[in-house]
Amino acid sequence: MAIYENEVTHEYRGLRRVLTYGTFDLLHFGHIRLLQRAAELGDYLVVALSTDEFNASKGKTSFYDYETRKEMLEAIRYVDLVIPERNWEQKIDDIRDYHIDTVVMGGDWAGSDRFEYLRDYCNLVFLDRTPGISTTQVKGNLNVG
Ligand code: C2G
Repeated sequence: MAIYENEVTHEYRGLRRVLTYGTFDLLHFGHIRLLQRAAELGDYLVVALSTDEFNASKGKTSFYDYETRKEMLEAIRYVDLVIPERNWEQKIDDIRDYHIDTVVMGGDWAGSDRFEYLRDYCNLVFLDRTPGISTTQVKGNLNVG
């Protein structure tokens, strides 16, 4: 068991730290495969999870609330820490506060102004999305709101 240098940021000495962002609603294998591959890019994976308020600001409503989505992510072996994603502007602070080496996202974000500027602060990696699955599709299949 690694020794935390800093209980707040769970700072590990000299380990590669990875950060990803998302809503992760109705958790599915596309999310799991993203997190699995993200975890392979380092030694410690931080997930910044969209809050219900941030989603509302994007005109989105998740099926599960933040606390439920957080609980599910924390149960995944690849995830070391879940923090709130409250706005679009926090990413540079997140990279600094959690000593992030690499931000990773699914390919649907490649080239996005929301992420490309991070190249000045850390590595930025886009991974192929898993085809054939999405939260919207799951909702449709289940006919849930
Ligand atoms: N994902 C994937 N394959 C899928 C579905 C999703 O690889 N079939 C990836 C997405 O590309 C994203 C992550 O899983 O990197 C989480 O997906 P969402 O919850 O849909 O994330 P999103 O709504 O894009 O939120 O600040 C950015 C946002 O928080 C990103």
